[in-house]
Formats: sequence, C-alpha cells, structure tokens
Amino acid sequence: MRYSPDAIRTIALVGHAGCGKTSLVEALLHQGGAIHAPGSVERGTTVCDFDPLERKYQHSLNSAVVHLDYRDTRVYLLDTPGYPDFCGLSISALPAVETAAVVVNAQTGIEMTTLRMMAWAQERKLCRMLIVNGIDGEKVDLPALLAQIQQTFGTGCLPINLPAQNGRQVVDCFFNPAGDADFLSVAAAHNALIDQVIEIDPALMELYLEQGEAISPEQLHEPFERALREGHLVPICFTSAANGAGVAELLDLFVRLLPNPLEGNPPLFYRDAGERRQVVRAEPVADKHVLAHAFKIVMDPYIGKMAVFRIHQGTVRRDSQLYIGDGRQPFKVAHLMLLQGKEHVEVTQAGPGDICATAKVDEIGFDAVLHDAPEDGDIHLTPLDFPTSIYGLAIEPARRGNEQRLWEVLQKLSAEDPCLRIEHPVGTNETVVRGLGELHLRLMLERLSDQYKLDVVTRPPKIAYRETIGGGAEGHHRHKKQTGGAGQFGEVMLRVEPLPRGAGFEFVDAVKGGAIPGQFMPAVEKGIQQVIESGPLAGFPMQDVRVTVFDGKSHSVDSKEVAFVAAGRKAFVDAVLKAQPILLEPIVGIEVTTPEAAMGDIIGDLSAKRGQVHGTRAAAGNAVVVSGQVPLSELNDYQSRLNAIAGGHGSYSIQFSHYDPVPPAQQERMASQHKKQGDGTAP
Ligand SMILES: Nc1nc2c(ncn2[C@@H]2O[C@H](COP(=O)(O)OP(=O)(O)OP(=O)(O)O)[C@@H](O)[C@H]2O)c(=O)[nH]1
Ligand SMILES: [Mg+2]
Repeated sequence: MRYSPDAIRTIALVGHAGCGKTSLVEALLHQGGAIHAPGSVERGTTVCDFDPLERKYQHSLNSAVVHLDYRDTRVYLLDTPGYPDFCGLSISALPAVETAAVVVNAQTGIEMTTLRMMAWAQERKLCRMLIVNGIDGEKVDLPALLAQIQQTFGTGCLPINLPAQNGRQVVDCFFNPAGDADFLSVAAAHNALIDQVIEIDPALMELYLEQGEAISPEQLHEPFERALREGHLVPICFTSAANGAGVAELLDLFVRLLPNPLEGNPPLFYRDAGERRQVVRAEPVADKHVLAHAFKIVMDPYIGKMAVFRIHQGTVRRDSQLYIGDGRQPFKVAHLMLLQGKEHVEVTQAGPGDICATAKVDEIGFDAVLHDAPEDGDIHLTPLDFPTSIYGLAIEPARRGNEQRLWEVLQKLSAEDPCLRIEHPVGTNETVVRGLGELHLRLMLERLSDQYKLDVVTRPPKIAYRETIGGGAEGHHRHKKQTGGAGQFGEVMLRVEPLPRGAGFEFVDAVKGGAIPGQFMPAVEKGIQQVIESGPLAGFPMQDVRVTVFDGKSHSVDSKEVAFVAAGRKAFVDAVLKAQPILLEPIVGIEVTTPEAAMGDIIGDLSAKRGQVHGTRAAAGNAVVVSGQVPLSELNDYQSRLNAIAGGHGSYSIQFSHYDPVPPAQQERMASQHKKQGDGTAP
C-alpha cells in the first residue's frame, strides 16, 4: 500500500544508553501489529538490535529503521544508539525525520545523551517530544524528574499524559482529560497544555477567551503542530516498555499529533556554496523531481553496500534512473527496499516522506543527495555537525601481506559510521583509526576479528600536534643554481602573520609589476604548502598562518617551476623561524564517571596530568561525573589508570576542544629531537 505524505510519520527515538529505545520500538511494533510478540533486549530477540555484537552487549551500536501501519498511517521509526561513542549514527538519523522523540530513563533521569540530543534536534529545528520510559520502576521519582526536565529544557515541556495506577497505565491530558493520575491534576495538566498551544496564535487565544473550555482538540491541531515546529511546546509522555503502559497512547499520539512530511521544518537543501549559495526547498510532492538524502550506509555481508535514504521530493520507482550528487553517470535503482530491522522487502515505488534503501550501488556515500535531474547535481544538505573523532589507535595487520585487506575492511567500517575515520597522518607511516571513545574503537576491533577474521596489532598513535606562529616576520630566499648549461633561478620575499586559532591557512599574492611572473605563483604556493604539511619546528602540520608574498625576482631564462618551489619553501621556513614558532597540542574536554569515593583521587590525578577540573555533578547510583579539560597526550592508557583508581568502576569520554601551546620545555625537547632526526626543513 502506498501512503500519501499526509499519512506518513517519521520519528527518531534518541536518548541515553539503556533508557529503553529499542524495547520501546519493539512494544510499538507489537502495538501496531507489525510483530506478533515483543522481543527482548536481554534475550537478543528484538527487531532493531540484530547485530551479533548488539546482542552480546545488549546495547544498540547502530541505527535501525522499522515501519508499522496503524490507522491508515505509515509510521517510520528510527532506533538509535545511546552511547556517546556511537552518536554519529544517532545524529545522522536526524535529517531523515520530522520528529525527534527523546527518551528519558525514568530511573536515571537526564543524562549526557539526553542533553546532547535535545540540543542537536533543536539546532536542526526538528519537532521534539520527550518520552519518560520505565515508569514501572520501583524507585522512580517522577514528580522530581518532571521538575528537572522543566528546569533543564524549559517550561514548554508539558505532560500530554500522566502515569496512573502506580505506573501501570497512563491518563490522557489532551484529548480526553478525565481520571486520576499518580501525581498532578489531569485538569491542570490539560489547561497548561492548552494555554501553551494557544499562546502561539492570537486569533485562537481570542476565540478561547470567548469559547472558554469548549475549544475542541481538533481546532488545536494546526496550532499544536506550529507550537512543535517553533519549539514552543515539547510534549512529555510516559511509558513502560516492560508492562506496556502508555505504549498505545504513544502510538496514538504519533499518528494524531506529530507532523507529517508536509508539516514540521523540512531540512534545507542548498545549491552552490559560499556567496552563491541558494536555498532549495524540497516540496513533498509525488510528481516533482526526485530529491532524496542517503543518511545511512550499511555494508551487508550478503547484499553488499546498501544506502538507506529518505525521499524529500518526488517518487522513486524500481528501475528509476538516479544521479548521485554531482556525478554525471546515472545508476538504475535495481532494488528498492522497505526496511524492518535487518529484513527488507522489495517495493515498486516510494514517495515523499518514505524511508527506503537501495543496494549494490558502490558510489553512494553517506550524506549523498540522490536526484533524477542532472541540473540538481550541486544540491546538498546542510552538513551535520559531528563531534570530532579524537580518540585514535594506530593499527596494522598481525600478519604481513594483509595490509590491503585491512585497508579495505577499515574503509567499509568507516563508510557505515561517520565518526569512525581512517587517517594516514603526514610524516608518519601509520594507519590511524579515530573514533569518539575507547568503547567505539574496542568494538571496531571486535568487529575486525569476529566479523572479518582479521588479526591486528595496535598501539597509541602519535599525537596530532600542530605548529603555528606567535608573531609576524618577513622571510626571504634566493634559489640559484648553475650546473653546467641550464641554471635555476627564483627569488621570493614574503611576510607571515598569525591568524586566530582554527582559522587555517591563507595565501595572499601581493606581488606587483610581475616581479614574480604569474605563471610561477602556483609554484611558490606549492613550496609554502610543503611546509604547511610538515612544519619546520617539529615536522607537524601548520595552521592559523597568513602568508603574503609581496616581492621577488625572476630570470628570463633560468626561472623555472622547481626554482620557485624551492624559493617559496625556504623563504617561508625563514619567516616562520623568525616569527616565534609555537608547537600546539590538542586539548580535550573530559567527563569521568566514578564512584563518589574515588572522586578526590580522580581530580588529583587529572590535575597532575596538566588537566583542569571545571565541575562535578551527581549521577545515577552514587556516582559522580567530574568534567574538565586535559591535554590529549596525557591520556595514553587512561582507562587502566582509571580502573586502578576507581576499582574498575570508572568510565570516561572525551571530546576535542581546542589546540593550546605545549609547555616551553616540551617544545624545546621535541624541536631538538626533530633536528637530531635530520627532518628539519631549515635551509
Ligand atoms: N523495568 C523496565 N525496564 C525496561 C524498560 N524499557 C527497557 N527496559 C530494560 O532496560 C534495558 C535497556 O533497554 P534498551 O531498550 O536496550 O535501551 P536502549 O535505549 O535501546 O539502549 P541503547 O541501545 O544502549 O541506547 C533492557 O534490559 C530493557 O529490558 C521499562 O520500561 N521498564
Ligand atoms: Mg537500543
């Protein structure tokens, strides 16, 4: 059956690990009649956690797409992982949906992923709702949690239903507010909700004042949707995936109140970049050009590379010809599939709002825009902002000869996870895999050995230091060689200035009167670029420097490209060494979760490692979260240190923050070591 866009809902379930997203999806699938009985995370029988590693760890490690049909409406649900290490797969689900349903564990309350997902969904202008799950729990304090939610996310967060019968049921506070709740008055919750909704529409407000209580929920559909869209209202509902409380009501709410693909704030597409950038609004209309976005890549061992995409405009049919981004060669949609966890069924067509997959198209990468008109080639979505993958491991095969295979497998793994990056840092012979945390990389290694049968050896990678300058200076070099007949001649004068941190590298050509002929400027820049890639101080890439080439000399016969490459490189090194060169190191934000008893030692240890502690907060189960900043170079083997201090009960996560200068003594040591190794590019 094909659904028109107004009969489709797309919802991503996001939230902290263990809050019950996968269990809730299972309960919703059962409620919607898509499965006969709900499976369980513990038994490894859920639709969404189908990967062997997910079953082993009882946590989602990947996003999963399912669908159900309920009351003539197609509901697509995206289950996402809650561990911060796998948030690349949660963030990437956001452009595929109208609504982010942020699930909160009734027992543990607001956690790190709750905060992050609320912020990320708001940034992408998604409609948001909160689901407090686990209301069957013995020791839950729901009134306190509700207060905590409103304090953290604002008073626009209002219950749309409330737990009743000791968490065995919920009572509706919107459509039919009758009955008693476990806490709060249903009538008061109803009024608060209505007040919040009509606040958005002055005309309705007037009507309400005239009509009073008699205003019907149907009259409120449009303002309700607008209040969601403008972030004015974040409805809260209560569920238990364990005893089924609130699940039917949740599904009802999805269908009756959440935006369809014609509503909400659709993601903006752009044509061109920079100053010429124009907004392209996808219209969820079936007979327009196709615009679809691949938000997920799966490397299926049986059917190969599969791209999961959301259609934002037009109709994709089996055998349609589609283009990938600005690629000129169309591909044929040989398989068009509807997903249910790992299962897929072939469909003949899909329209705006649908989420489907196609297989066997190697060229489709994560974030690709699929379309059917070559002139749409330069259309793209606002790029997603992922946390920087700062945690690295240098990796090589245990057996020689497996290098190529390891490289291919790593490419596959990083194609699936936008936060798993493979690098070959300049100046090192290493392959480095970078991820968001220790767990992220540990599971990558497990996948290599279990799924791909590859044994590898790992070690900490070299730290990604950077070089920059602290002041301005001028540099000069005349490259002159006379060997037999033909000579080489090129002379360059330039100026360097520091740029603000994070600004990168700027090249300015300010040569007047052809002192350096135009055709040699690319050679000068190439020479400078060589130094940018491997700086003169310790061989690390340079950043935050502006180079202005303002004069030089050439020779009508002897001036050649090689001469200007050499002159550019050496003039730049000359300037940098006079401009207070600085070695920078990555500083990361760190959050250490530890039993309260070990807090003092954790703080002491961080301070001894040149770290700064910014604060502490209480977490579930007598734990404390210590947050601060510390140089990444001090965190080698941190997990084992933490295990020793916190008796095996500590965990931590890090996130790239910024670059800071290394202490002078260390800079001196590293610079002299670099000189000794003979890598110095000094003239
Ligand atoms: N008592 C109770 N337990 C629940 C409920 N929902 C989930 N659980 C249990 O909580 C644990 C975690 O549930 P999951 O569904 O895997 O949680 P998740 O949010 O998918 O976790 P991640 O995949 O790690 O992000 C499992 O053992 C569930 O059986 C609930 O409503 N009540
Ligand atoms: Mg899960």
